[in-house]
Amino acid sequence: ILLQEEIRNALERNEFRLYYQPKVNLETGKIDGVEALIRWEHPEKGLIPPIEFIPIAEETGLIIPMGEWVLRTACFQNRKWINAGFSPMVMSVNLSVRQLYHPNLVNVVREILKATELPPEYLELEITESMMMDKDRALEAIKGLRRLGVQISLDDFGTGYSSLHYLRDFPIDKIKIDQSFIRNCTSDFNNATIVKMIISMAHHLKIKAVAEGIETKDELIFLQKNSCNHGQGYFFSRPLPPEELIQYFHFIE
Ligand code: G
Ligand code: G
Ligand code: MN
Ligand code: NA
Repeated sequence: ILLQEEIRNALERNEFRLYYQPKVNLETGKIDGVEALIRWEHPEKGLIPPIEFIPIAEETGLIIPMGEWVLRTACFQNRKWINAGFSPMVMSVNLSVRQLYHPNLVNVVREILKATELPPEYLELEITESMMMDKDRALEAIKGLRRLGVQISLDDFGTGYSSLHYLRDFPIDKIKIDQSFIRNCTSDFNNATIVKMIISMAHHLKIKAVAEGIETKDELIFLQKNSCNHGQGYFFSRPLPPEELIQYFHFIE
């Protein structure tokens, strides 16, 4: 069992790593963003995926220092890439519900943007519908983040509850269509219909549509045909450590 103490020690010992998965602009075909995804490089157990420790970190409150480490590391990485001469990319970071409701979140993000000299539009925060159950608190946090100039993306769209009233009432920049809808969207009539409907709705609301979990060329062609703005998935690349991703930038540019 992974205990609270182990996670705390891992934070102190710097055993967490960020992997990055590219996001492709489907109009230009170029990488214009990456999503940061945390992994635990355990000295004995090897690479541990986030589903095995994020829920514990969330329950125990350790997600607050962990989440701050993720934000800081991701923003510093983005600054390093800009300094290395790559065309600037949007860095996406997943927030957890406890982070979103933490009264100091906006201050922490502001301080990190300042320390990394990262223009706020190059940071995007991914939240899910299930995190917005306490509507007033979620709205306050999201408005505070938008005032800083960072972008907000609605992750796993379509899998939560009452998506439409969140879209109506929350200032959202992007919708990420959940990968369960992208899967077989070329052969499954229901998925195809739902994906087209979400893209169309997003555009009418002046929101960008992002497809996650693209695994085949056919899925990519379908999404391009239906004017989806951005795409992410194993077809382009799995999440990679930064030193491997850099080669990929060279390859794509
Ligand atoms: O990385 P994977 O590819 O296994 O991600 C699994 C889940 O863990 C996803 O739901 C993802 O949003 C979540 N996750 C990955 N990294 C982070 C992180 O830094 N913070 C939070 N809160 N969730 C993360
Ligand atoms: O919940 P969230 O969207 O933040 O997490 C994305 C998750 O999906 C991560 O675990 C990531 O590794 C995974 N992922 C990214 N691209 C693909 C893909 O093309 N196929 C599958 N099966 N998973 C993917
Ligand atoms: Mn995400
Ligand atoms: Na998702």
